[in-house]
Amino acid sequence: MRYAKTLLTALVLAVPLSAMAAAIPVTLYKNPNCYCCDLYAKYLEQNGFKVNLINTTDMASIKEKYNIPESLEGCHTAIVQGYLIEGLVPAQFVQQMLKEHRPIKGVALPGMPLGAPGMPGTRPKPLTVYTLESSTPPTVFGSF
Ligand SMILES: [Cu+2]
Repeated sequence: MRYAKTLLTALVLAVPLSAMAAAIPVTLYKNPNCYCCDLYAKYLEQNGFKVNLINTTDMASIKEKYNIPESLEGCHTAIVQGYLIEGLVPAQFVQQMLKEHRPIKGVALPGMPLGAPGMPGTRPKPLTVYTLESSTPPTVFGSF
């Protein structure tokens, strides 16, 4: 019965069941005035995540709480399965980090570069995604 109801909901929403089953919860803190974070949240939802958006005008205290190095700050900070996503990190890197259970705090794409998810445009050069570490300096996680 419960399954039937889920199935019905899926049909009504026209969402594939597989996508529903796989949706990974993300909590994303953002400034209400930052539009690229909204686009990024939508992008995450299209890539198997379920985003809980939390608007705050005090992002500085979020960065402080999670110890985000200033050089790696992006416009939003998100938490997924105990990991941090700082900035507009492509979903493939987030999924890779989760799948491989990386011994890191999270991943970061500093700034709001053109061509990152949520920032439509052409990348002038490849963008680098960094690791967030608790004690060692950040390293390169990947680029795109
Ligand atoms: Cu933003």
